[in-house]
Amino acid sequence: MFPWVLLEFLLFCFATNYGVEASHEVYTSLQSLSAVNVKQVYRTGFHFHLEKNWINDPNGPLYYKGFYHLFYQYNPEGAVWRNIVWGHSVSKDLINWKKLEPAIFPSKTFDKYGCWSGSATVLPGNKPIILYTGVVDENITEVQNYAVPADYSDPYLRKWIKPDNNPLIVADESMNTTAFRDPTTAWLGQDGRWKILVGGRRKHRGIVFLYRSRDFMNWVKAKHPLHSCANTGNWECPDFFPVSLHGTNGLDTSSLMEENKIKHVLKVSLDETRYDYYTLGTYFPQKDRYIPDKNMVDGLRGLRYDYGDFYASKSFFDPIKKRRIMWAWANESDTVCDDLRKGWAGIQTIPRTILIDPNGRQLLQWPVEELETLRREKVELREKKLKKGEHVEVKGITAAQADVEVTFSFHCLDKAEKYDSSWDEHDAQKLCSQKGSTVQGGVGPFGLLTLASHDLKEYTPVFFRIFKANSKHVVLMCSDESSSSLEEGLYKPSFAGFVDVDLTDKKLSLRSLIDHSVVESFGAGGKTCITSRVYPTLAIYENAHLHAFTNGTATIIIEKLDAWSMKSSRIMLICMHSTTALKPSE
Ligand SMILES: *[C@@H]1O[C@H](CO)[C@@H](O)[C@H](O)[C@H]1NC(C)=O
Ligand SMILES: *[C@@H]1O[C@H](CO)[C@@H](O)[C@H](O)[C@H]1NC(C)=O
Ligand SMILES: *[C@@H]1O[C@H](CO)[C@@H](O)[C@H](O)[C@H]1NC(C)=O
Ligand SMILES: *[C@H]1O[C@@H](CO)[C@H](O)[C@@H](O)[C@@H]1NC(C)=O
Repeated sequence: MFPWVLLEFLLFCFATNYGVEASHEVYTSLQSLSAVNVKQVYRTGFHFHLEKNWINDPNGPLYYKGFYHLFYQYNPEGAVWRNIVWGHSVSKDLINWKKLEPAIFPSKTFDKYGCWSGSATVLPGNKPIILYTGVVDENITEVQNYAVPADYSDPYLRKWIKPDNNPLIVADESMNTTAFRDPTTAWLGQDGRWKILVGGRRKHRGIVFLYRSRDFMNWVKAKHPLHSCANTGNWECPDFFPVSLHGTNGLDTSSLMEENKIKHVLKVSLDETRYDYYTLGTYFPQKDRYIPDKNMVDGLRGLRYDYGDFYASKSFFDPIKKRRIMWAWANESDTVCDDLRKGWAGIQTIPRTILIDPNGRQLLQWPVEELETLRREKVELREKKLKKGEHVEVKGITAAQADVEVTFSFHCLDKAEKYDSSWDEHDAQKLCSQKGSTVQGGVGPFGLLTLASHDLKEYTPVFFRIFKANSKHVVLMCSDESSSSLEEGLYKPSFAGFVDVDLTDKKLSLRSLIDHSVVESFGAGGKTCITSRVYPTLAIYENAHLHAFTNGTATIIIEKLDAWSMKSSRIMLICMHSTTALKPSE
């Protein structure tokens, strides 16, 4: 991704707060300003971030010889987007991480101006290879490069080589060279050719270009892109993979089982809205065409992985546990000046497994099971009734760093508010901003008040509201940041999405991962997910509280609530040099 607007913010921040001239010279020196005496109340306990500096897109996740590898766009010199290299961390369990030296950094003519996002493919013989976007000049001309490990016997894959036959792919004259980036993991066709997608645009049409190669070195652009859609702007960070219609295993990217047993997912990150959208559809390998299913919508009005802060996601197939795992970048919602002060910016969401919903209409996402190893003290509520306007505090856990799973039930839906057909069914966020947690309803609003201060001056409510439409019920899920912090000038949207759920059993479940400055929530078993970044000033550390609530006329029952204090994960922040390397068995 490329944050075109960031530079402007930055100049503004310097000009107003530091009273200096906005030149590159000054800018570089300010990067080291990151203050030492800042109270780090917004540091996450179990979400991946770095002690210092900026990170954004997850890149090239892969599994190799006992380790999960995560690369990410990283500025080693400051807490703003700049000087981007491929940061590199490894893990045995996707939760505790060791940071290594950057894997790929600008050094050659084909990436001198930037080493941007890309993906890894594990070639036959267990040989990982990375494809990434290199920027070759100040006009941001983008090309596609490759890198290979210097030493395949090193399970850390510490050193990467960028051979001299780079770049592998350059844009042809018909293409926009400043919107040509983020190669996908390759898949191998039955015709013996490797295939990849690269994101881009033609005028205002979003496109994923398709390239084919027999030897991974010589790539030829296919006459037809795999897919495109008018009026969606630049498509970044595409991801394309199969999902199984039967069973609960993920599939390798090259897996092409019989057509009626799989679907494909095409995800693109829309530069224009800064959200990740996907369609489910059928991939026809002979013709290399992808046709989204009926009722699927490309772009702005389509399905989203997450209806909150969640961008540039990337998935990979875990060959050990046979699952597809996905990460995304959740950026900060504070100001650039705040980021410079606290010295770091950007987290990765908790890795999620991806499966197709048995209804075939969408995906289900769920935090990887390894996260549960961090659970400590547990509190439970069972069969607790909540009447109109009632709260119950969940006491006995660290509410600022917790994992909460709750199932709500209700006796009937007669009291559901009427759904007004004039509302924009694609603008859940607008509806949530009008009907927040304090606006009384019929069935709901009910859910959790996370990161709540003692006096409820600050809280981030995550809740449902059920409406009655003509022939069905409509379920809205919100993660409303508008009261999350007394601090002004922060980005505090009322994030929301609809939940495509069958209510015949009169139940709705919610899981929230609460971690100081992030609340990552999974509605109805992962049908609708929302990630919020929030910066409470009162609801911090032991002063943070957690409540379950309803404010509708219908009684809601907390059928089952389990909440755990979460231990912090080990994210070894110190760069591990070869001399101090830990043994792979540790
Ligand atoms: C960048 O674009 C400008 C304006 O089109 C052009 O004059 C210049 O030669 C370009 N630079 C490179 C390195 O291509
Ligand atoms: C090429 O892409 C860039 C980046 O998205 C955009 O700013 C520019 O307008 C595009 N140029 C054309 C001719 O469409
Ligand atoms: C419930 O709704 C009423 C009316 O909208 C409002 O005044 C009250 O603050 C709400 N209560 C809670 C706990 O949100
Ligand atoms: C994250 O920050 C907010 C507030 O500055 C912006 O509105 C978002 O566009 C941004 N998201 C991404 C993916 O850059």
